[in-house]
Amino acid sequence: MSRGFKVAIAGATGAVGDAMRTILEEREFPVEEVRFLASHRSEGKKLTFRGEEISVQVLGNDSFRGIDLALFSAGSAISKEFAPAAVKAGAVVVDNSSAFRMEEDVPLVVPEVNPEEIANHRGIIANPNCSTIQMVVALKPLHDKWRLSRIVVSTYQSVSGTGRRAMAELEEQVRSWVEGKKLECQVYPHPIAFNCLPHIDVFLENHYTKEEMKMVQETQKIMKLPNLPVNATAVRVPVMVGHSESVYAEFEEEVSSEEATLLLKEAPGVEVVDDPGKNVYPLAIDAEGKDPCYVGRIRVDLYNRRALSFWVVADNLRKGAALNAIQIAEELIKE
Ligand code: NAP
Ligand code: 3JN
Repeated sequence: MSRGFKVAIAGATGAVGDAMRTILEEREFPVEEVRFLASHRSEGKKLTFRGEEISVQVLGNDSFRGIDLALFSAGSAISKEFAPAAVKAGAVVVDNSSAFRMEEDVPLVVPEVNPEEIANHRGIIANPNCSTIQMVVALKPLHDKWRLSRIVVSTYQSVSGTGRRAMAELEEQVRSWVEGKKLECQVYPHPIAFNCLPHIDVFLENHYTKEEMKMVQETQKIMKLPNLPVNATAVRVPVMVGHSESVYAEFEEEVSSEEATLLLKEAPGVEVVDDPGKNVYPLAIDAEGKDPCYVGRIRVDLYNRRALSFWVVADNLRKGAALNAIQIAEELIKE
């Protein structure tokens, strides 16, 4: 291995951990040593990194000795329990969970939107929720031009956002449906095959779900607009990988779809896919395995000349999680 940083991945055997390994390799992140951490269920399992087989170790408080960078994606309870140990051992933590996102002294970063926040870290940098990330990447250039005043968003989130078990459940239900058998539900409360569930994460007292409230609060923090009205409806759809979103955004000034398209074409991390006459618009199936946030169906509201609607699609395991985390790490090592 080339000289570089000592990197640990907590949750290395999961859907996000898997994408982290791939992306570290693809982007030739300067890794001197890598440590794969997961639960006791995966102890000794071999994962390949740059052609070398590496055994998974059980995550514990002493897993981070000598580590420079710890990428966490094992859920918020695990982050809360072990991220402090990683920081104490001298590592910088980039955390994919919701554990620290809304803490005042933890930067919540999307490198295309607020990279300047990275410098304020005190050991932990939080990666936003996948649905927030792709929405703010698309909104940032529009906000810089016209100033956002309201967002209404509906998401169409793939099952990989729930992890490996949910991907297996969708596949199993499709198989059962083809064979005329009963659809068994273990991960979701209803069949996800051939269905849409307006329910992601738990319901809160205000009748919104936690996923919807993450989109509200994280967007306000990242965009530095603490009073921005955001209304989110998060829906799980029977797609394996790739989250899609229908975004309605109001601005302080009149907008135009032509100018919005030009701004989005120039924006980092965005690719415009918008030729409806030829049936060309962003599709989850095309976004899988890719890095950009794809934006299409860009149009001005018929009744409000200060509002735009668009459709944004991204690979939730990459830009929504692993890629964003590794982009943060790349910014960190520039420092
Ligand atoms: P997953 O496929 O279910 O994988 C979970 C990972 O966590 C596995 O590596 C698992 O190890 C590990 N893990 C579970 N319990 C553990 C324990 N007690 N000790 C150590 N490791 C443990 O889930 P995923 O889709 O990769 O997501 C993992 C987490 O990433 C989520 O819970 C969430 O916090 C975060 N996430 C964030 C976003 C985002 O929007 N930014 C998107 C998706 C996920 P074993 O294989 O040994 O069980
Ligand atoms: O459901 C999705 O599409 C995204 C899921 C994200 C997720 C799943 C379990 C726990 C999160 C997250 O990133 O907000 C968490 C969490 O850390 O709370």
